[in-house]
Amino acid sequence: MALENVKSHKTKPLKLIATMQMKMITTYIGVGSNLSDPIKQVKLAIDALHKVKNSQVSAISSIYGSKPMGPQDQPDYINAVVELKTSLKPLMLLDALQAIENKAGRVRKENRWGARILDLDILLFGDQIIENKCLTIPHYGMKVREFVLLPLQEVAPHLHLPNGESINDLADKIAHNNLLKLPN
Ligand code: ROI
Repeated sequence: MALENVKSHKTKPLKLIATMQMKMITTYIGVGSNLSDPIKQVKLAIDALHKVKNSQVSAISSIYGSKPMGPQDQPDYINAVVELKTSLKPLMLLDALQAIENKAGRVRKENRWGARILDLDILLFGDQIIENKCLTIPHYGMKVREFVLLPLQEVAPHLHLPNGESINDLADKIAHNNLLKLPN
């Protein structure tokens, strides 16, 4: 190994070296909560995303407040989007996200559109299109959700979906009326 490489390894944390040596895919994770101090839940979830194995958080959007989409008899939501580079396979990443949701105390109920302590959705997984009984990627609702598109545009303004649509076009088309960027 060349001397300069040895030197540079000395200055980098081990996790960073390990992830640099694997093929990393850029993914985007939607984070949402409307129960049990949602701002705290979203911040704890972002902390937990930093600890996902074989992965590296590379960008975090602002935190946003939003009115519920769907049934209105539930508290307002807190939303954010995280860019995560990972060498995990999609289902392994899904497992890691569900473990974070479960640790936060999420109970899965019949009511899919009801209040939740923590929701972590894989919005995009590189340019892959995935459809199986566990995963639909791109996320089925992302193109019509202001609370997904605007934080996603903030972290990845040059992004294109696998079908070529640009995040800027999608964000321009959506009605802007329901999202409040919270101060840091
Ligand atoms: N509404 C908002 N504003 N934010 C969410 O994260 C969210 N998540 C959901 C449903 C119930 C669709 N509504 C939401 O799952």
